[in-house]
Amino acid sequence: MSQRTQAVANSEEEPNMPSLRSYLSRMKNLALSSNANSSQRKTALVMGNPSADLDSFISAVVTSYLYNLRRNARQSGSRTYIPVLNLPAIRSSDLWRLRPEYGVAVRLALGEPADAVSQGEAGSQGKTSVLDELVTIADLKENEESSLQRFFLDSGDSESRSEEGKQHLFLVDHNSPSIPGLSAEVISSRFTVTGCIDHHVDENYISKDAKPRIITTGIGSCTSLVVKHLRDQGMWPSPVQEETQPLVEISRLALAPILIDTSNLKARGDKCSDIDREVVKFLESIIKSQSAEVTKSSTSSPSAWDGGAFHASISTAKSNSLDLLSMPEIFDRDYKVWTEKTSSGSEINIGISSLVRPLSWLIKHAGGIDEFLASISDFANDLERKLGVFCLLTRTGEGRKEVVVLSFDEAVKDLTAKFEDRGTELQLKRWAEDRALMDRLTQKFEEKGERTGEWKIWFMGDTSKSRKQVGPLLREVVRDL
Ligand SMILES: [Mn+2]
Repeated sequence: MSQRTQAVANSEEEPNMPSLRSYLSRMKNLALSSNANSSQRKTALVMGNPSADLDSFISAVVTSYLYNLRRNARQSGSRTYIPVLNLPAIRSSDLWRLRPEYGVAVRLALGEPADAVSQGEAGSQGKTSVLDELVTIADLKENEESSLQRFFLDSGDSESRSEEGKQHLFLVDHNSPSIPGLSAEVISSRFTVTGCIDHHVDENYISKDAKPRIITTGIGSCTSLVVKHLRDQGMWPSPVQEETQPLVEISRLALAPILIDTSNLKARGDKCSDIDREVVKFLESIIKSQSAEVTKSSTSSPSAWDGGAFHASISTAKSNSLDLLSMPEIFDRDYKVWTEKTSSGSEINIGISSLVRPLSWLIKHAGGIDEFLASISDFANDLERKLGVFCLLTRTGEGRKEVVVLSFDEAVKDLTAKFEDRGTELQLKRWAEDRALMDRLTQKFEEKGERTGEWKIWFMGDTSKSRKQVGPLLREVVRDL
């Protein structure tokens, strides 16, 4: 028996409510073992969207943790839920650098004080060995022993399986399965989606029989819907004394994406709903009750719960998260792609990168305008991507958002003008903030015309809007071209 398989066998004896660290380690051992799926054991993979942001990561971990807890209570028969990060090219060992906010959220969840987490060498805040216990698609792809590997290999079997042969998927934070490198046909031949919790517009992929099938827009964070669902179903445990600690860890973890996505509950419109506010209140009540316990039983000074410091610590890690990355890593960090057919039948790949820094910062980081444009062109024209449309959504320090749309394909000529016409809800305003930069960009774009194609830059007048609105709009415009 291999080490992983042995570890899986031993883990059967572990307590029902494991600590976050031992839970993730147990899940990793299972995912990488040869008996992740067997006649005795059936699994469902809980997976977020390919941007793999904090919301997708933590929705998957929290959902799986509590579904497995119920499974333990029932003992046998039901599936084991394994959280898998939708990252086909990033191994878990690289997450500390590529997703530093994961590391910060995990350290805070484990109880490290926010000020201690924020200190230390720039770029090292996300370092924690717990991230190595996460499972990415890349980890599965390169692990031959894992019985899950075959579902993610880009070559190999694409023939249709029987329903029983398909791997169960529970989608969080998206509602139409999307795994970079695998076509829609391959995905539907290998996976069956049996559950979904999401806060994006319903793409009508998920069967009406899925359990649960929760697709509700207007909610800041998918994690809020996850926590609400678990409570509604009676799956959120009421803490028993000795098991408080793991529940507090999960509660603190769940709080991270909700506070980030709702800007610490200060966001407006669709970005912060009553459900987000109620869930935060609920999670904080669990965290505070434990702080009170600690205060009663210890003589040292109490560590009062400070939601503001908690939010600031993760938010800073996220804002600084591009510092250590190369340009392709920056574009890839929070990236989504769709394929749409124009009315004349051309298939167009549409990529959108969400970036936490403004254009001026990106140009400087790239080393100048020439290098910046070359990096855009290299990324979009890469053979793996072949983008017909590439969109950058940035954020400036003053809370403004820039929208850059580039088209690289004759078939989508006039895209930028039509996007502008249709984009009334975004309140697009021509980007003319830095006249000199605009002129230099224009000149450079023209010089490189044949490689960069059409492009336009705007400010988004309604800053409550995001990729959730820009993505569907771009897709719609391409379909109608
Ligand atoms: Mn989300």
